[in-house]
Amino acid sequence: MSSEPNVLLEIVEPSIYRLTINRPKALNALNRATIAELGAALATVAADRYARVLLVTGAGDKAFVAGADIRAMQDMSPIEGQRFARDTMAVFRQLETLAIPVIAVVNGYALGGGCELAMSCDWILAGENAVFGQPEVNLGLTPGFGGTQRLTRLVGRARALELITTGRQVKADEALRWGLVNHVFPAGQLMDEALTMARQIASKAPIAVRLSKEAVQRGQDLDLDNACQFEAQVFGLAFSTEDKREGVAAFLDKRTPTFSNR
Ligand code: CO8
Repeated sequence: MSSEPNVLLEIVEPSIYRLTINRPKALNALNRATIAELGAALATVAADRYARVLLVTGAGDKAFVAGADIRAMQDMSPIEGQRFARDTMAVFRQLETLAIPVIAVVNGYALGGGCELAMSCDWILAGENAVFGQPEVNLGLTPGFGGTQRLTRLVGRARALELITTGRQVKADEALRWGLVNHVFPAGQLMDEALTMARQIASKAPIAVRLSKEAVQRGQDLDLDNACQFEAQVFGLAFSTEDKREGVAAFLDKRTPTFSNR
């Protein structure tokens, strides 16, 4: 048994968190302990009112996450399998609904549960070595951590079903064309690029960033009229913030704003 934590959580710069799935010898495969640690780490980030951005990545230079831990699933009963899927989906939902933007930094294989973890983030930045896929059919399984739903929402039914039923893996450039990833960078520059983007977000008005994420996320599950109503409410709420006063005043004074998160 390794004494290394399965999940590392660091504050890399003020207000920027990085979470690393840390089982490189198993290509960061997700077992129950890792999922429990992931849930605890997310609770820590959620409780920090100074947190602005979360980066999610995998340890080593080969894999983001190569899936659920196949060895751990070998002797699971159907009930245990279902519970593992449900518990993991709850943690992925915790990730997805974190108030701050969450960026997946995919530095290699993102297969099965790894692809599902990346898709639970708000968007994906990929290294040129990234590989995405839902290979569960090779194991006599279906995706179990939300893949049938999130992949379909991201790339459409036809492409999702093609990947899920063939088990075909797509490289970063194809994932970019499909809109599964936002940007592709040389592997050696990936984390620096992610940090540059994180700094950009962290420099903006924090409440406006959080409200924007909430409006996009909630709106997705509403009809257009109700979604736009929700946006109007959020927009009005932003007017009550100190940061709105500061942002507008700074623009008119031709100076850089200093946001206070109030
Ligand atoms: N689980 C456990 N161990 C893994 C996993 C995994 N998903 N992936 C890799 N490893 C281990 C290997 O067993 C190997 O360990 P060891 O050195 O002890 O033999 C080590 O990591 C290195 O892997 P490889 O030697 O295989 O490295 P390669 O470079 O040859 O291949 C691949 C890399 C292509 C990524 C290959 O490892 C692979 O195909 N891995 C499995 C990918 C996969 O099928 N993922 C989907 C898993 S199923 C899933 O995620 C379902 C989610 C829903 C579950 C529902 C809950 C019940």
